Amino acid sequence: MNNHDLSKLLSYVLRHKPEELDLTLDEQGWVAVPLLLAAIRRRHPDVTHDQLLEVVASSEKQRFGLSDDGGRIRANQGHSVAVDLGLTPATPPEHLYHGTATRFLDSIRASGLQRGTRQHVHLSADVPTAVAVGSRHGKPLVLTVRAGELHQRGAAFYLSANGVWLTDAVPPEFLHEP
Ligand code: HQG
Repeated sequence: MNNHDLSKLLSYVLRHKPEELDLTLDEQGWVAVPLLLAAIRRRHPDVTHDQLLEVVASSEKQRFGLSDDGGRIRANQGHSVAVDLGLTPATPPEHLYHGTATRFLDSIRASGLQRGTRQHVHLSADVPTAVAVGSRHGKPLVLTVRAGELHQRGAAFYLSANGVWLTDAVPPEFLHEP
């Protein structure tokens, strides 16, 4: 299995479907590295400990993190399973960006940004990142979010370990189209 496919598998298992590999995540989303490796190797015997650590270290978006003692691994964000990442509330910059696809615009105009199956709405700190996020869904469209004001009105914001801003929802009146 190549690094790209291993990264995809880790995202799937650590964010959405641990039971796919008969794994359970703890309340903070962690799983012990030896358990994870053994579970992966039952399906993909060519995957090694070194390759697993390499994928964790080299993921360009730092999707995964190791515990301080190196014994456990988790996804840094993007979960649909209920986990408490222990994120500290943070003050966002005045503007953040949300990359989406043009086909979602009518619905977003009506109901704002909704978290859908994920635990949070994901926001980017810069436009190029938002374009990349939106392109995953179709013709990209970048909405500007008045994050500073939304935060002042009481909405909690969190900054994940890999630089993604997270919040519960963004009402339509805090969004600007290009
Ligand atoms: C859209 C990737 C209709 C929303 C990225 C998005 C990110 C609505 C889609 C992370 C809506 C959900 C998350 C509404 C929101 N009506 N559509 N009211 N509100 N949407 O994949 O933000 O590569 O769950 O605009 O980098 O695209 O996985 O969220 O288009 O950080 O590490 O519903 O996933 O990271 O799609 O991406 P997603 P997302 P990884």
